[in-house]
Amino acid sequence: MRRMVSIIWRAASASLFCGVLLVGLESRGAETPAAAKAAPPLVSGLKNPESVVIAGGRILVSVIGEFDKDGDGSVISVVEGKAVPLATGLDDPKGMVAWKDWVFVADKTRIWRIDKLGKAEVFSGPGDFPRPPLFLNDLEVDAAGTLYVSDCGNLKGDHGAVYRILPDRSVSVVADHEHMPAIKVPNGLLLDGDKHLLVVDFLSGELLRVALAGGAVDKIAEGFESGDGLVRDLDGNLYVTQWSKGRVSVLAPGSSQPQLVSDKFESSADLTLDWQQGHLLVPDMKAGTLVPLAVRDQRPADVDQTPLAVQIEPAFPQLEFKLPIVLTHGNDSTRRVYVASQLGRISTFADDQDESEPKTLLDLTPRVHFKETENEEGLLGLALHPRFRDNGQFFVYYTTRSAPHMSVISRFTAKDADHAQASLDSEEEILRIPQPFWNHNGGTLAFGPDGMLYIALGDGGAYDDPYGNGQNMNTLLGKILRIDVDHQDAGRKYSIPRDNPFVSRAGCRPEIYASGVRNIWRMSFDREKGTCWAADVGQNIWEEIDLIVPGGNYGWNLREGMHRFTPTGSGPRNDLIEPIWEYHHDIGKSITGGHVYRGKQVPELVGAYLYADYVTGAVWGLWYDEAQRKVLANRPIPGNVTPVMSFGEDEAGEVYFLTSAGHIKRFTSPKQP
Ligand SMILES: [Ca+2]
Ligand SMILES: [Ca+2]
Ligand SMILES: [Ca+2]
Repeated sequence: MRRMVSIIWRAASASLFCGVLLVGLESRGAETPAAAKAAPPLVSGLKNPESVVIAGGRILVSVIGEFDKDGDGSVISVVEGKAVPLATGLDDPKGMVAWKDWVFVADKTRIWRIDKLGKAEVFSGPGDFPRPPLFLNDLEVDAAGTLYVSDCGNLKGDHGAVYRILPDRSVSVVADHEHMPAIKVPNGLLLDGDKHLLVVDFLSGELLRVALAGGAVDKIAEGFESGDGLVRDLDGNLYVTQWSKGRVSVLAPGSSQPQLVSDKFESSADLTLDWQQGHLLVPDMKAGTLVPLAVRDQRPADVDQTPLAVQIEPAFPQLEFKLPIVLTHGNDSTRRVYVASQLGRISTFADDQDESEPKTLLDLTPRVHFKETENEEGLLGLALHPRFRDNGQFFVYYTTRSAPHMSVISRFTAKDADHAQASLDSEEEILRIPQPFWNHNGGTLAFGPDGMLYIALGDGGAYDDPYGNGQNMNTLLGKILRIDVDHQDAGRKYSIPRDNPFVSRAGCRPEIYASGVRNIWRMSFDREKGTCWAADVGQNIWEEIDLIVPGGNYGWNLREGMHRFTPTGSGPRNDLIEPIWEYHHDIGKSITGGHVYRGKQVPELVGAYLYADYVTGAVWGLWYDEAQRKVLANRPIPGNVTPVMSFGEDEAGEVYFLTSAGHIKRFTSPKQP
């Protein structure tokens, strides 16, 4: 589905995708990962790995070999779990940075410059420094290619220094122990804006902020004895490793109080951030491994995450559908249920466990384009008119065969007395939306409590929202629309509700109700409170749940979940609405939004927003307090591992979910013995 593409595109290969899927299927939904947990190593068997860098899409690790043995050090590339040598014959290589087509490596008393093919040359030798370095350790680089390198000196604390190396290879002192006694055994370096350098001191455990001009030193935190590596994530959290304690800690922006992320390493060395994967990469020197570690889980600790005792069972054991994607009702007191398949058939049957012979309301397959290999197209949305009983109208969102990558929203009308059948001839096209790509078509249709039709559209697809549709108010893509299908404006098959938020704003499409969404995968209204709930599928790291308000901008492609999206995205902004909930790709890879439960059969679920993860099949109930603006509980409902295509609600408010295997499932209270 719309989610698989992002996984495939994110992963290097289809086989990796399979690995991701299999990992996901280990019923991880029941876990409550409050603290970050280390995943299995990306590579093992390395002899003293020290530092890691991502360069040109490759993960490179410096490997010391034996300490103080020359010639046995190397830089290796991690390829499918194996270490492939890039450059060999080094001594004790440590800190690395990538700049342009090169990787620079600090190696005892020299700096190497290594090209893409692994050819290494000495960039700075011992004689280039103001005084001979003894134990070069970490490297940092700015955008102009100026290098900064720490010299741990004799490790006793009276010879430490931090040097600057300009692109012309001239070397000068930034700060040294002689002039700044706080510089004892400087190790990890990280630029802090363009005027300062953060330095963690291995001996004193102090985190220092050093002025690049003049070398003045401020202490900003302490307690990092044997401090080694420094890195920030995209939200500005600062991670610090402590080598001899095997620990990774994090400092929130502006904080001097570190919090533990993990202490499960033997000797955590110089780490880096893989922002596309949403994890840190930590060389564990003594263990000989490179370990991914999820960036800190931000969820508040006081959210109830205990599993619910509610059970999952087949709702209609005798029915099976090919790719069921919508389940809905006619609000017509018939207790009939309507199920649409992504291939184009809309079936209807009685809300009865024994039902075995659904009828066909409409077979739209002759007009629906669907391809297994481009599986985010097809019939994606169905909504029955709020007065279906009177007018027999229903609305379908589908990819038409009449033009490539074209989404169509049409009205059909069942003209027979009991509205059990509609013909293709009744089609009346309402809206046609060209899609630049086959993925991220969105597709939810839902009538709001105001009788208006709401339409969720994706950003148009590919990757990264290449056309910037999410933030462009002149396109319908990346938006939620609100239209009136009971009236027509001149030149339109619908009318623009006068109270739409952008009707009189120049440069904005008047259909737009909310903006900045990537690929809303299922949107619904809480039948009791009227609140609009939407789940937006993430790209790299974060899946999110949004409460949609008129005129709201939900941040894509500047934000993903509650985080800056890519280094060029945006920090939190007043005009960008944050999700009420997010989860990391360690937990699931693609959200499937559901409904707020207002049924009667399962009292345990009343008021819960039911949602799932497509890839892992995990299902949750989330309780949100709108007055406090706070998630109170996010409780797993164990028992499902099949991909969840969609959720649906019947007329009584009972909630169902639809699986890729073609089954309709429902929830029940635990059976009494
Ligand atoms: Ca060595
Ligand atoms: Ca180091
Ligand atoms: Ca968002």
